[in-house]
Amino acid sequence: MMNKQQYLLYFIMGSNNTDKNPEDALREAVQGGITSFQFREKGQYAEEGPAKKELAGRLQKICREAGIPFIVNDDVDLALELGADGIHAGQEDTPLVDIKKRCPSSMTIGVSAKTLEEAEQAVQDGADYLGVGPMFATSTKEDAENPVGPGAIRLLRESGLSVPIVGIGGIDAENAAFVMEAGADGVSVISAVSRADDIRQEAERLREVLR
Ligand code: 3NM
Repeated sequence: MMNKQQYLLYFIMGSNNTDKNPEDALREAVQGGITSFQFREKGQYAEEGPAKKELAGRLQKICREAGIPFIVNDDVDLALELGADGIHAGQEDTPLVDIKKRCPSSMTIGVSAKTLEEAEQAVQDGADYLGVGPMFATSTKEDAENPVGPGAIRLLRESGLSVPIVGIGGIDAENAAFVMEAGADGVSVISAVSRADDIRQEAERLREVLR
């Protein structure tokens, strides 16, 4: 199970989120201080089948060696096959109750939520953490909704939710502090890190803000 500190800089990436070799990109991000990683192989040009599994295995190995949790987005079969540390599901993905039935209790289960209703339902169904967003405008997710802003996290905290929360969507070193001030335990980022010219330096910059 992930501990609270591990949510601080939660890096997410699939092969189509970087122009670099994904393994090199992840290694650089690890050097820069990411605290957890989610493999999210989705959208245009995403790998499927054996190629997806092989890539996942290679990225998992990098995480293992670094002592960083390796979370799989949506694909429960893959998460179980690899013995991932966790699984993350969106509102439109596999229902949480079905994931809970199939996965060992040692696995961390994350759910995306943007409203209080979705968040409360997810917690009631046993989510271990929530991803709340989009915090800001993002072009990484093709079907992203309108930004809800850090205020959405503040609302969840004011409503008494104490589950770990990460903000997601359009977060970078310039705006990450607003997400933390709203009550997040960490930030999930894709492009701010995966598309940086110097991935290690960008992760370091985020860590500076998040300390
Ligand atoms: N989920 P970037 S926003 C994967 O709102 C994802 O649930 C979102 O990418 C949500 O850091 C998003 O490049 C994309 O904006 C995050």
